[in-house]
Amino acid sequence: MTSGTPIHSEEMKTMATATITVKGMTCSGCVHAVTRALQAIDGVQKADVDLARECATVTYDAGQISVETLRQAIEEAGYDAL
Ligand code: 9UX
Repeated sequence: MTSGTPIHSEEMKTMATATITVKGMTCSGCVHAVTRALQAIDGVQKADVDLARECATVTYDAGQISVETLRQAIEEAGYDAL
């Protein structure tokens, strides 16, 4: 263990979390498809997709991408992002 290692504070500076309503998911395969589509985006740190609640909770770098980027990816995967 090294003491005095600098913490990479830049990693957190523009992180944001968005919850997007996702319509059209009917099974766990759909959940997986949406999750994969979101996680494939550069700037997405974490994506949790909930089938029953019809939503995707995404933690992303707001300095890199926007909610619109996330919505587009969901739409491109074949689902409706509200
Ligand atoms: Mo299964 Mo979800 O084909 O589209 S992945 S219903």
